[in-house]
Amino acid sequence: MLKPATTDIEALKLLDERLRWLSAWTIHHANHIRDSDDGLKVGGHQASCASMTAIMAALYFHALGENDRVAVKPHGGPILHAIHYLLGSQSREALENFRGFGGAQSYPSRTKDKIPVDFSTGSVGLGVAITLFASLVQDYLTAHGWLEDKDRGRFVALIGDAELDEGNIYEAIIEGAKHDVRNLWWIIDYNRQSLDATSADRMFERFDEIFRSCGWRVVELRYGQRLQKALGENAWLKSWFEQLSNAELSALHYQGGAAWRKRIEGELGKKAAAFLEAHDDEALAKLLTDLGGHCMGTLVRAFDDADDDVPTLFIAWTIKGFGLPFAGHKDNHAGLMNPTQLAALRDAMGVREGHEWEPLEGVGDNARTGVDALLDRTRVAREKRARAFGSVAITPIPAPADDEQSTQAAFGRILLDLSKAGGDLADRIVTTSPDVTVSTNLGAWVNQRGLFRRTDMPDIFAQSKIVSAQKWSGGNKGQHIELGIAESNLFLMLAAAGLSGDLFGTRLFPIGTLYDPFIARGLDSLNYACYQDARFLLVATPSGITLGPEGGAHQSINPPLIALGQPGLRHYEPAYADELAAMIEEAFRLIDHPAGESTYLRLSTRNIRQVERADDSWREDALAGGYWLREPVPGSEAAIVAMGAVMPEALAAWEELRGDVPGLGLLAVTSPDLLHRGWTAAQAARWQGQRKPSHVEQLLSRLSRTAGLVTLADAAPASLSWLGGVLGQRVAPLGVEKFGQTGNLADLYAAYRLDGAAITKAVAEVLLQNG
Ligand SMILES: Cc1ncc(C[n+]2csc(CCOP(=O)(O)OP(=O)(O)O)c2C)c(N)n1
Ligand SMILES: [Mg+2]
Repeated sequence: MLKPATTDIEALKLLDERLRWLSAWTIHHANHIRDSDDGLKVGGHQASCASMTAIMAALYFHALGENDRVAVKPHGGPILHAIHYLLGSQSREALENFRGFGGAQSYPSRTKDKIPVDFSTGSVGLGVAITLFASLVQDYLTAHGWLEDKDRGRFVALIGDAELDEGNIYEAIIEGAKHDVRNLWWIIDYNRQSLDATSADRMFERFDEIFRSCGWRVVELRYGQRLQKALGENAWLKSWFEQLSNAELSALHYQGGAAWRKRIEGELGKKAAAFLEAHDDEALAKLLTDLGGHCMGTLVRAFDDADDDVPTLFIAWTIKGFGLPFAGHKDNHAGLMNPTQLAALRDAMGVREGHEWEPLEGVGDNARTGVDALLDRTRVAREKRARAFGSVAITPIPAPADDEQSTQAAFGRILLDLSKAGGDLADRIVTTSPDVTVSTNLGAWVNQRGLFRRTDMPDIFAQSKIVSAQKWSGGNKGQHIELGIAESNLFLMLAAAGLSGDLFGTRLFPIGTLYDPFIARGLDSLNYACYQDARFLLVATPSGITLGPEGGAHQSINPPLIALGQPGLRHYEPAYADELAAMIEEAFRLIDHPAGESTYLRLSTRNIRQVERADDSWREDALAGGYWLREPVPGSEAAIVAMGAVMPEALAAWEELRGDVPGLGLLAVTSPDLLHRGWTAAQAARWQGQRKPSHVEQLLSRLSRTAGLVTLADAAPASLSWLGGVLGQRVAPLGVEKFGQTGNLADLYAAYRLDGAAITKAVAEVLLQNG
């Protein structure tokens, strides 16, 4: 990697200043200059940016190699835009429209921003942790021969210190330690301020201990070179300085030179006289704010020294709002400079009025060459890469043939068959699970394909000839990444593996399994994965009260509602194995298609008798969200509408009632999510003059407009009850609204009104209402 010569430190300092100016100006422009007709505050975080412009200048214009990938602290987004503006890859128009419709995003976004964003950020803590999983994916690809050494890089997270309160970070470093993670730099912008105020004292020591115990190198950048020297020469000053609390330090940074003088004089008296004499107020303030994270020499040296693959935590001390009038003020998180303050900053930075957007305004002719050289070098390294799609042939997935089976068992069987058949698709599948590999039926696949470990891991039980159904050995060709229980890590792993095409140019087909109720544990990480358009297959099993004896906390109720409201994730809930096979095939296609998405399969351990199919006509409709398992007579006055594992109850009730209710239909819903999306999309299209009815409208229009629907799901009844709104048909929704409990299926279905008796009563009710 090209290293700048010593004199380039000066060029880096100029770039630091440019970033401080442009980020502050972009936010100012959006709030004070751009027209606003709705009166809403636009916002932006000038103080959070000023805190780490030096860190980002040192990183982007000096330390980063072309394969390195960065997650930028959410509130540092404007700095990333400013960097790309200097490189010529961000437009002035987008910056002028910062936080506006279609403009540069408030927080870096992979999918919405036009500049290259390696990882989206916003929900604090998640951008940090995904870098660790991306590094594991890089190791996985290298071990499998999909990534050459020359294309490997380092993963960098730029972190606000308050982010370190997020537990998901510690879950991630524990997982990282187990997998011997490497090539990571996590850089804390340690300004000791969060959103509300200054943060708890002396946490840097705790972070240091925690990270070291997980195998990290910790580099503390507390002082800049000048302050380091001054404190070295004046031990009394150092010990005084270091006992200041976070709040005291921030308050003094805010108050400035005179306040420092008064305080030092008052507390240290004669000892400090000569030192104070030698510094006027301005010099004093300048010296005592020379913290490590603002000192280019300190940063460059620290980054240069960490030139190996040991995961490294940099604790870079900074001042929130450095160089701005509210530097250090505890309330500065969302603080905005007023026009007078902005004008003073502009003058101080040598920016002429009317030239605020000039990229290198204020950089003198002599300094240009050095600055241009750094920009040229960085430009090459930061180019946006095209997303890699459409590289894998998706082979048909046959359904397991058993007369009776559960969707969970069928899932295990399908993966086993895929593994045995082999081929490109099977080789690209990577499975992962938070300690529920065996209980979600991934065991047979793992026996075939092995655990992934960078170094060989023998199966001690097998070697000791202890009988076990499960082979548990690992090696660098293994295709299952076993995780600890922390579900958030599962979703971050899926997010990273689901971006492998984007980050590394090689598409993987990641499949993650967990118990359906525990989706909630990792929900924000799942949302984060979807927000970045990572592509994966999530298999959640078992689900619902159908789980029976396991009891309430394990019986999921609301995940279908979560899925109904989750963009980027398609929910399928099969009743039968052939539906499941079709859905898995579709999920693979969606992983490798530019306009695809991720898929969530909600499965069950209930063994059910499979249905006879006359032909394949059900398939297309099933993939679109639902099909008539028992056709209604056109204009029929009633239908049973059921989803997933309760299909046998629906079928039995249909058999029983069809004599009394002529023309009764049975609609199998395979995806309330898709039906709902199709419905709203068709409405939107109608406003634009297109008249094609949606799938759900077509299905339901087979019935009379006054028909009654009895909906049945082992989930919150609202998953299906909305179907009544499509054509205005009456609905009796059956489903689970109270926490589950232990019991056998007959008892539970009766208690929760999912049985034949409940269906019969509900059908009678909707018919009576019609009369
Ligand atoms: C999960 C989550 N919770 C809350 C917030 C709101 N929030 C945004 S920034 C922030 C604190 C920022 O402090 P720090 O990480 O130290 O960043 P700084 O601005 O000081 O650099 C909070 C609470 C968020 N973005 N994400
Ligand atoms: Mg902070």
